[in-house]
Amino acid sequence: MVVAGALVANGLLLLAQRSRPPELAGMWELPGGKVEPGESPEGALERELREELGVETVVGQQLAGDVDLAGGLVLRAYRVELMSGTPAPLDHSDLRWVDARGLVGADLVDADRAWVPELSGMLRQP
Ligand code: 523
Repeated sequence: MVVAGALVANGLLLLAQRSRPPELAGMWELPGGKVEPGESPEGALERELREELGVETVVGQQLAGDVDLAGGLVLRAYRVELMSGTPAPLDHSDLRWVDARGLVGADLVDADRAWVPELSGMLRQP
């Protein structure tokens, strides 16, 4: 399983720009990564966000609908709350906070498009 986090603050969502692999590099995603053996999905997401963004988070509600990825992986997204730190692109090319319009217009990785309607509703409208 792969887990991804929707970090919303002040009506804006944090998107992260992938640096790899070549076919996904430059596209934007909800940050996260693979669940390691022995981890819970929530624990894995908190670890990934600590490693990739340098922040402490608490994982909240799951977004609706898991997405099948190539290779038999399943992608699941959660709301996450920022507890401490300021997100930094430790593993990504760049980070960006987007409102509803910015999310709809972003060059998102395909899998993450599933959550655009649900996430847009949580964000500041232009
Ligand atoms: N996705 C994806 N969307 C999304 C994430 C976090 C991941 O479509 N929001 C896909 C991209 C890869 C797979 O899930 O095909 C694994 O994600 P990755 O590479 O971010 O996971 P890591 O960092 O755990 O994997 P390694 O690079 O192997 O360490």
